[in-house]
Amino acid sequence: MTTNTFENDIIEGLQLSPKKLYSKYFYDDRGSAIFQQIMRMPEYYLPECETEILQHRATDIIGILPQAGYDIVELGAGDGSKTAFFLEALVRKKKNITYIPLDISPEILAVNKNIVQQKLPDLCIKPIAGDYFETLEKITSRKVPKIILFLGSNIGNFEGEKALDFIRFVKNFMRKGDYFMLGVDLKKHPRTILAAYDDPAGITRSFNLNLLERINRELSGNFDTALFDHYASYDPISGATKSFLISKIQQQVSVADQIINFSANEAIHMEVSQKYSLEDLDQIRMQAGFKSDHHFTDTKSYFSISLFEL
Ligand code: AVI
Repeated sequence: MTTNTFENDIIEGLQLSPKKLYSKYFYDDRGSAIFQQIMRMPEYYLPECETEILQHRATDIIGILPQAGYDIVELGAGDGSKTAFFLEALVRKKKNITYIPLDISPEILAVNKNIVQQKLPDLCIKPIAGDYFETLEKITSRKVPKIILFLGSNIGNFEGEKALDFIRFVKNFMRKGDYFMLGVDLKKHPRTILAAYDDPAGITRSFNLNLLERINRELSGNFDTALFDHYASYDPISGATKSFLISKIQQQVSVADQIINFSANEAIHMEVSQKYSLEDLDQIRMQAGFKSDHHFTDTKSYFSISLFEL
């Protein structure tokens, strides 16, 4: 019998108290399309701030890099359009680089190669498809110093200690003098953050509800999405943005032949998007065992590209 991790995770999560679903399952084709809409929302400031840093602070970032050549390894690379600004600056500064985008999706890697190659026709690009473990394994045999990029505030979706665990996991594939370059969303006015995760047009709401629809599609579920509300919260002390779906009424839902009971106002925890201060990042850098760090922020100090040196 083959085990279906998606089905197991969903059923287990819905049987927990409090109920929980994993945000890594947001990204089926429909969820990825809604996420593209989120990235264009005026309230979702993250991509604009990160692009500003990659575009306008690239020369400063490159200024701290001592070596003449690097492998630029990007985790969860996506279409590479933002990264291209940084790559362009590296090429302009005559750094000898190879770009190695890693992603689970071979389709998005083909798009990535097209976009980046069009901008930088002479750049050597070696995409590798697969999960983090198998792809990182493949780059360790290369002897060139490397910079591992993890952009887009993706680190924020790891809950609590799991962010540190992930950074330590990546560090295992690095050598002395390599850099880990993280795109991180910073703590700021709570209302600015909350607006990014609770937009008036309801795009983030659809993003969350799409996981219930995915469960209906793939696991013969019968969620009625009209009976769930989207609720987002931000705790300015811990920096945790959390999103929930709230059952509007007492109800029973069937998923893969299992009955799930909801009481009125019961929450399903859907996602954490952690926000950090620069001091929090220094702490994480030290706990993960990196030698030093440098932070490059946008003009509003909303976002940081932080480099941890091993
Ligand atoms: C992918 N990730 C960094 C996004 C974030 O901001 O946490 C996912 C997202 N969730 C709601 N809006 C965007």
